[in-house]
Amino acid sequence: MSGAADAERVYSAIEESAGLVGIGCSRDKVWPILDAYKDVLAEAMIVFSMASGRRAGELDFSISVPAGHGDPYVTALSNGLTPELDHPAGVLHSDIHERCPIGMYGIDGEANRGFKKVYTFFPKDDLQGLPRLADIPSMPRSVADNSDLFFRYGLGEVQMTSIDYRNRTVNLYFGDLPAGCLEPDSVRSMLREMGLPAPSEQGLGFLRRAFSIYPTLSWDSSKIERICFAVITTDPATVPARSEPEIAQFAKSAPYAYADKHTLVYGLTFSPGGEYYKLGSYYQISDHQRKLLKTFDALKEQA
Ligand code: GPP
Ligand code: MG
Repeated sequence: MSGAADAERVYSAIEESAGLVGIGCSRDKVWPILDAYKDVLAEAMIVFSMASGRRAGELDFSISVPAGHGDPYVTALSNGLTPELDHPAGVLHSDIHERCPIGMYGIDGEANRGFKKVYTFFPKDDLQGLPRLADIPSMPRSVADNSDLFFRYGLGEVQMTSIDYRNRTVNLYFGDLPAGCLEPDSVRSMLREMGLPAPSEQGLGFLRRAFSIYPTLSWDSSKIERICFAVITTDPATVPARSEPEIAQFAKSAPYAYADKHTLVYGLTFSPGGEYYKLGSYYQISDHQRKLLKTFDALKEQA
């Protein structure tokens, strides 16, 4: 299939997914993104994400970009997908790129608002330690300010980062979680120290299966904006349909383009306003990607 045909196919799937969460898809915003990265679409890992509760009504699409394709942020800027920023967020990607080994990249957009993020995945066998990332000059100071807290709760090895240019925030996706860090007492105490509301019993049960924990940090304050616990699975009943009907509906109906079972990543996010679930549905994933990503080791371990 040509790049243009892939872009049409992926566009239709984004449009369909946006319809499932009840929002429109803006061709003017989405098409230029698919066009700029069309050469990677055939082999890319592609995820569609939605959320319930206070983040309902958004549909994000994430697309992996091989390291050899060139810097995806430079591509975004040169195609006018995102404005040049006079802000540390605008230099962080190149700072990471200069100092860390790269496995691959990714980009992220919203179906109705366009380009949003760049992801950097570190190599599976070379996850990056927190001190190295905290030392990066343009990294939010809140990363260093919270390092001690993260370490005390077993969060030290980073699988990937994301920079959200629209909201000016950074996510650190911690992996290699040590035993004990998902125990209810540990999670309760961590959230208390972060100044976030106490977790529900249902939430504590869900997150015991998490393979990754990722806080969202900003340049404006040392406070952790939110923190998410992610569970990868092929079981659409991972979050009870009775309490989360929109999530269950998306798990059941989101399009995917492979023969294997539908791969899903559920997230439970704790924010100052309370907890909410989100769901990332893998639309496309190749065997090659499954081997490259630590994420899929977690899925294999469940088999
Ligand atoms: C989830 O972040 C991360 C992904 C969907 C990564 C998938 C990446 C690919 C390149 C396929 P999130 O959307 O839960 O975080 P936030 O809500 O902070 O945006
Ligand atoms: Mg998202």
